[in-house]
Amino acid sequence: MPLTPETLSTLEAQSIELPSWAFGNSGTRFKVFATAGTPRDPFEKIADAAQVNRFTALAPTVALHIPWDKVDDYAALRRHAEDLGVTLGTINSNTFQDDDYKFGALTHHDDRIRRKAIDHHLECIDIMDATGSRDLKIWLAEGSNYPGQADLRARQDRLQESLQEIYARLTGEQRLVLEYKFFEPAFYHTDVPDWGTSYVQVAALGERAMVCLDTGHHAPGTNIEFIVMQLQRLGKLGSFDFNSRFYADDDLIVGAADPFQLFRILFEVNRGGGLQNPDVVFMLDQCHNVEEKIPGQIRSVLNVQEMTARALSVDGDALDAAQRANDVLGANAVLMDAFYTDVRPALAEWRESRGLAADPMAAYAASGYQEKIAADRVGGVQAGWGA
Ligand code: AOS
Ligand code: ZN
Ligand code: ZN
Repeated sequence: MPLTPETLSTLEAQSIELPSWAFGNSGTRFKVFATAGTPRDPFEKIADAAQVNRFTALAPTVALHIPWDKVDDYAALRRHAEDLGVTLGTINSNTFQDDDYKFGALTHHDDRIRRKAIDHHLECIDIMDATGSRDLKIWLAEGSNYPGQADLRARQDRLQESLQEIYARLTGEQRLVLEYKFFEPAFYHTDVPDWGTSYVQVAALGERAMVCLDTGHHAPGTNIEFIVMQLQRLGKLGSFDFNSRFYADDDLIVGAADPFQLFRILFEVNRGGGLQNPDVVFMLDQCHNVEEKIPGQIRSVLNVQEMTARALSVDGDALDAAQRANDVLGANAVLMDAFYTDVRPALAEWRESRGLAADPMAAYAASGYQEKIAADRVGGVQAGWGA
């Protein structure tokens, strides 16, 4: 089925942000398997990310993680990225790998520790000034393991106070996005466990504070597209962390576990105007533990593109008519028709018409880049999770 000119122009503007940590070695607590050619520093991570954009024209920005991507000269990192045709995107903070944060960071009852966690975020904003990044993304590993261990309410209050101070340091277009996660590493309570809590916290900050929705951070069976709709309705959907899950926070390739869910999410994003809205950032948050990393990222952005094309193929008028007529099965069939439409041949043709390879996976494999980095780089770094 040919793609309409409207669909193609929306797809042409599509932009997916890559996480620098997807290019580093990562693993589970059992083992980190090293891959030949793994980047040895943030400059090499960005070079690898630029390859994904080179073969797909879908990934012009790269998110950084502090301290994993700490460098002496951020202006140089920025120039390096721009020379390779990409820009630096979201800055991710880290309050989960320091002994001081064992019992909390932005929620901690000890003023010294809370100060340290706030200062880390202020430093992240200094970095954003140098990299030209718009967004500071905060994911907090904070919570408790046993009932009675922590004062749930006081922690919410301290979290708000900490966020106020961080938010006050933002300037110009800069934004704060607060991610939620229902459990892990804390197992009894988490301080920002759901979209409602994130919304309450950011709504109290102001217009430039938004919610980040990580697709892997929900209980099984959660209707994620409903959350997408609600956050867009409230004007608070700031960004996505896309990935796939089978069990919990698996961080697998987006669209791999449940392409239908990805389709439903993108359909709802489009209905809410989010595909054309620069205020909604589509980021990947993935780790490639056993598969090749650059092809893993190429596969990921193509999955998003394919499901976007299908979501854009839904016949809106027919759907509306069926919904108004209470035609339950008719309405469902309109959606399913689009979902079952194989858009891959049309996308391949369109890529060629824009001077891209019809099959970016094959083109990357044939490019020799993987062999070259495997030969040139020795001693790649871990992404940071196991460090
Ligand atoms: C953790 O579970 C989260 O998904 C985060 O988004 C985290 O910040 C990211 O994986 C890198 O720090
Ligand atoms: Zn995430
Ligand atoms: Zn996660």
